[in-house]
Amino acid sequence: MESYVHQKDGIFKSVCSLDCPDQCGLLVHKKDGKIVKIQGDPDHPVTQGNICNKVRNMTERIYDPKRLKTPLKRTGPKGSATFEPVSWDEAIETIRTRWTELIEKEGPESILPYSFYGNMGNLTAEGMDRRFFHRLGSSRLERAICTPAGSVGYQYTMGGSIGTDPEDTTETKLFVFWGINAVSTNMHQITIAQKARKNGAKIIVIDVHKNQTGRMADWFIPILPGTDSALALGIMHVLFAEGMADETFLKEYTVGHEELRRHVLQYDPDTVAAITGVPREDIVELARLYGRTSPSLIRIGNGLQHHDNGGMIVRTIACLPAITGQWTVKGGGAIKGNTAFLAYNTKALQRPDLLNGRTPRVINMNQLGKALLEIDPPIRSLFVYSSNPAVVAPEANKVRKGLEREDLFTVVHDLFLTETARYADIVLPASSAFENTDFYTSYWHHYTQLQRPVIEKYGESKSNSEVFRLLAEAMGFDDEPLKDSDEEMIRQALDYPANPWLDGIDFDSLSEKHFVKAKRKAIFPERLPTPSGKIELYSKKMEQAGYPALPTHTPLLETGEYPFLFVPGPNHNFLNTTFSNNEKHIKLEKEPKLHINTKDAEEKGIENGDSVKIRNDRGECVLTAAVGENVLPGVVVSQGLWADKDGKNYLVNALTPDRLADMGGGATFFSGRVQIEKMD
Ligand SMILES: Nc1nc2c(c(=O)[nH]1)N[C@H]1C(S)=C(S)[C@@H](COP(=O)(O)OP(=O)(O)OC[C@H]3O[C@@H](n4cnc5c(=O)[nH]c(N)nc54)[C@H](O)[C@@H]3O)O[C@H]1N2
Ligand SMILES: Nc1nc2c(c(=O)[nH]1)N[C@H]1C(S)=C(S)[C@@H](COP(=O)(O)OP(=O)(O)OC[C@H]3O[C@@H](n4cnc5c(=O)[nH]c(N)nc54)[C@H](O)[C@@H]3O)O[C@H]1N2
Ligand code: SF4
Ligand SMILES: [Mo]
Repeated sequence: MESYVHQKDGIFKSVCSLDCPDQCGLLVHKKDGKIVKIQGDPDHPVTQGNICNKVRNMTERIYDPKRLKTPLKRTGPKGSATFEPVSWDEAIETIRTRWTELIEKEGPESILPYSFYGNMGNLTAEGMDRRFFHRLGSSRLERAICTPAGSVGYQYTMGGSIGTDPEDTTETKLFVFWGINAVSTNMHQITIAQKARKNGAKIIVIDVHKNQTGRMADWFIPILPGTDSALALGIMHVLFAEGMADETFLKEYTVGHEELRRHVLQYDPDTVAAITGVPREDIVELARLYGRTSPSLIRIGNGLQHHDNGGMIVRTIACLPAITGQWTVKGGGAIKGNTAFLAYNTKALQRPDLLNGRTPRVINMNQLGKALLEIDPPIRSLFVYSSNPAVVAPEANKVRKGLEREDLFTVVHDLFLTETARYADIVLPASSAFENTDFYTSYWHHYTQLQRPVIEKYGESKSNSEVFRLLAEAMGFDDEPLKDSDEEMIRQALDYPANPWLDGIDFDSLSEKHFVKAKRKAIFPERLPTPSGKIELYSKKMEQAGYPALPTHTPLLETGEYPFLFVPGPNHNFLNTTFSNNEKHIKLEKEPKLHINTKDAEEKGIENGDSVKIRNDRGECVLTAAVGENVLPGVVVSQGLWADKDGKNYLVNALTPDRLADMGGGATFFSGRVQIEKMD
């Protein structure tokens, strides 16, 4: 396959590999064989030449002298980051020996792979790795740290990850950004909304924190954490009561609208105001604005689903566009995710047949600490790639205690010596996305994109595909799928007649055009992939699974002695922990802050700029107070997953619960309670 590696100078098309809905098309500028500049591809219909600051400053990360060049072997105590360089042969042979022993003594389920989307490339994130671990028969990981609660909730209503085409939202007249900090996390949806605003569109933001996104809204609506389903039900109450429902659409394309109409009578504006903290007049005004503006779009964010009741919240909000019939209006509807349009042949890519009939145990990644410390039979070896669980996973103190286990054989494959890698026995250097072949499918826009290697591999680094091919060979697995090339895997994955939207997207069309759009048709009058084929306002499937069949407000679970709800979200200049070690990005972000309401701060004697200890039974961390009206009383908010730094304790996940959300085994990062106090 054509690669740009040997062209020393020029401008080359590429893709942003980060876990971001925008999945930008990039232009990579090379001089003397090195990347000198990264810009947005002006030809990419969604990127339109604009990218975020994070990736404009990516070059430094690619050539960061801290990048891993060779495999490393531990020489000191776990966590002390004392290593010596070793050859790939020695590293792979060490893994082979340990694993062969373990498999003989305790079986392959004593080995646990742990990974996420540090690189969204489908081969990197769920390709040869899955084939290898299926063949090995290791424990399986439920990759539930990000979206599953909301995805399952949305599916109950809509049947799949099916939303509005973002490119159609240029025509939208009302944008509701609901639990999403889109200025930081979905900037091209903001660009479109800002353009639409020039044609009279309004922007509403519903959030627990008046952050970058709240500040640019026409109307910012603060809400108490975990109460959004009540607000959505209150809006439905007013829509039905004031005759703003689209009866024709409801009859044609939904089930359960009569039941829902009766059910929401109980969610009158006064009741909802008491639950949500949103004043009754605002609830009524919001419902009227929503009911009378068309096209209207709800951008459903990930902040909503990181709660005990996150699935139900998203399930409930997803009912709103059906009530106003917005799904048949161009630019109307909702976007939670859009993966269904670009669904490819995961079976062909991941080859679950290599399990050979075995069904190894499944471990939820949100409970890594528990898994390392408590489960029986124990995990004896952990293989971490494309993720940094020592910082990103909940109950971080438990996770780190698990990683400290002397008998745990840990391998980490990453570009950097992350907080997790510091605990490893063997560290393997990973190549960056610009050094690999891969294909990308956005979870927001409708383009599939091809990545070809732009530069030489850094040092001795290897891609995920290469590492798992090597391991397969070392383990003596001679199954053909473990030898497929990257190009072969892409061809297999895109051969998927079951998804008609993917028609015309294959390796050859991507090679020629770099990005190709899904062949999307109108959602209706087609059948939805729900059991009834319609939007399920009433869901028998939910009833069978033990949930209320109608959208319902369910409260958060943690109560008791800790007075504040703690919402530790991501920040603007990092991407999860990626960039949290880059000087430029840290400088822009300054320091980790804790947003506190003025009233609470006064009661606690805390002033702006004070160091504040945040604690609960799970752990503690110390952040800098930002006092004001950006959060409601009783709520404290931080931004960013900060790196371990010179004795500073910024580890917000020391406080977050490892309870699972109501649906999909999702995380509950934002449903924990804490106490705060001024440090001396
Ligand atoms: N710059 C940047 N971009 C990113 C990331 C990053 O770290 N940095 N991470 C990427 C990833 S992996 C993801 S999943 C997405 C996440 O990006 P988003 O979808 O924006 O999700 P979050 O930032 O987790 O939360 C969004 C908002 O929800 C609010 N929130 C929390 N609880 C509630 C609630 O109960 N009700 C309401 N209404 N609001 C609530 C938070 O205050 C926050 O402003 O962004 C991706 N893009
Ligand atoms: N408190 C709190 N915790 C959270 C969240 C939150 O909002 N609040 N958000 C959660 C969410 S939504 C998510 S998605 C997770 C994200 O958690 P992670 O997926 O762990 O994300 P990152 O911290 O960016 O770590 C990705 C790692 O992959 C490495 N990497 C990049 N490319 C490659 C590659 O090609 N190969 C290999 N082997 N490694 C590579 C990077 O260098 C980086 O160290 O965090 C979760 N944790
Ligand atoms: S992080 Fe998101 S906005 Fe930034 S370049 Fe990548 S895809 Fe685009
Ligand atoms: Mo995420």
